[in-house]
Amino acid sequence: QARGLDKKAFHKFAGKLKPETRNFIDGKFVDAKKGRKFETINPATGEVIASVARSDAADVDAAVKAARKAFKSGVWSKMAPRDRMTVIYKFAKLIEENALQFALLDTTDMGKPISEMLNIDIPGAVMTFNYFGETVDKIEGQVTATASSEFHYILRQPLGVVGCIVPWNYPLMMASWKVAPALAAGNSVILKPAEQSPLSGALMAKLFMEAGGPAGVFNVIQGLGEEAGKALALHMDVDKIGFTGSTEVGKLMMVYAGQSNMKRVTTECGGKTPQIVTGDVPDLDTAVQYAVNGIYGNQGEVCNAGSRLIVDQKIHDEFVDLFLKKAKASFNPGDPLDPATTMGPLVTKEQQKRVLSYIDIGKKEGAKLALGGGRPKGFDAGCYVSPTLFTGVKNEMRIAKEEIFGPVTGVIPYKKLEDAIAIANDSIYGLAASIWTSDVSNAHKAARDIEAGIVWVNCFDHGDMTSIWGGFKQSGMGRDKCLETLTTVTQTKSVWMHLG
Ligand code: TXE
Repeated sequence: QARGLDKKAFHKFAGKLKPETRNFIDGKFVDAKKGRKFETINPATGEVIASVARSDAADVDAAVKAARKAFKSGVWSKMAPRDRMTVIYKFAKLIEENALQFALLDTTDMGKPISEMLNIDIPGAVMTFNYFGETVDKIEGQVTATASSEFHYILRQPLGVVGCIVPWNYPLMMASWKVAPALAAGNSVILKPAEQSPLSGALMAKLFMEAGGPAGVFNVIQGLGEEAGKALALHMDVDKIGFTGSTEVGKLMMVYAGQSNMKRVTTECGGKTPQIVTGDVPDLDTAVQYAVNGIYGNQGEVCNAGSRLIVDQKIHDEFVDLFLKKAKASFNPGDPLDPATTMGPLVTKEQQKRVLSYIDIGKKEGAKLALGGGRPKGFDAGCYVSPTLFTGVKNEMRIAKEEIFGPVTGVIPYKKLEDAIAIANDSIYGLAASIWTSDVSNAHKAARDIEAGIVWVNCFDHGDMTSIWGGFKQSGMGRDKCLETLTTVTQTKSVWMHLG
């Protein structure tokens, strides 16, 4: 239904939104104990959307106690797998049925085009719960070979209480990636949405209960990273933190674990994704369109945004010409509630400032501005940045080294494929990469040698739930999506029995 609406209708519904702003603990919405609040702002207009519970350690503690109580009671952790599966499927269905609300909440909260919500984030969230729902009765232990006097089996058990600290670039979808596997394995969860995009988390928790999920299994703590997030990561009775966000805070998660109870930590911390376009690219037109989509989609606020275009110098000029044409045709800033809009504002004024400062850095470093490079005209109230392209970029430059997290990319020319791979690997990050080539051997060599959690060949950002998501190097540790994720929300136990 929501997919057929026009801009006017989306605005009308957005005006009627009454988002839930409280924490969700033990099956009930509650204010932060001290009654404190923070504001969440629509980055397209600068208007305050709502005042949201600003939690501290006491609120976190209440959520952890509820989660632990639910876990120990077995109401979810020991529920018959098929029943748990049924709840997760129903939850997925309710997310789909509430697509309009989710789309409006995340779009107004963080600025992405509503069409992206409807075509990417919501189907992605639904698929995530369906996928992990399917795994509930397939999480298996093992029986090993022993002497006949012995019997040994290995149990795979849930961890207990899992904290999910998520970012603002895909609020619903990132929450789903963290929460779904944890729930499927029988854990209780505490979701801490980003303070820039808190609203869809509360709706998720409410729908989980509507789907038949027991109280205390899915809790939501709203608040600032330094307060609520830190308290969750330092809590002595949280068994695991699943985190997506900056490398800096990802490292803090490991520190907090060391300072508290040695909880398990998985992190997904962004990247500086290289796209190698060789001189024997099968279809330059397609490769360039993917390069454009790969950096300007979701305003470039994507952990695998294609922010380094490593292009064979033989095709450099043709690549740049085509890129400029396609960028101008495909991505223009607009009202995110207009379904025709392909690019919304950045998430906050701070993020806008940060991205604009990188554009200044690029100019000072001597890169050539070929497209964009500032705020688009006519969008002063919002946090917009125009699609930007630098040419003449060297991999030593800060714009090629640091994650900008905005619609800014640069072309780095190369002569030999070995050089291109060396440039791709000369990064502290290693989340994703791609290579465009007709040479099968080169494709395999690059796929083997590039240091990244996923390498795309002749495509970019393709995949489904079976492909792994997670980084090499400082892009983090642990994996999202894929079956391997289940190993990060469970632990194994040997049971060794002497048969006499
Ligand atoms: O991330 P933070 P920010 C990168 C991207 C972006 C930069 C800063 O480069 O420009 O990070 O974004 C919580 N203890 N990515 O500042 O701070 C916070 O509340 C516990 C890449 O928004 O890492 C939020 O829920 N929690 C990335 C989450 O951590 C803390 C997506 C992420 O926030 C905390 C987002 C603390 N001390 C940003 N401090 C990706 N991998 O895609 C913050 N948080």
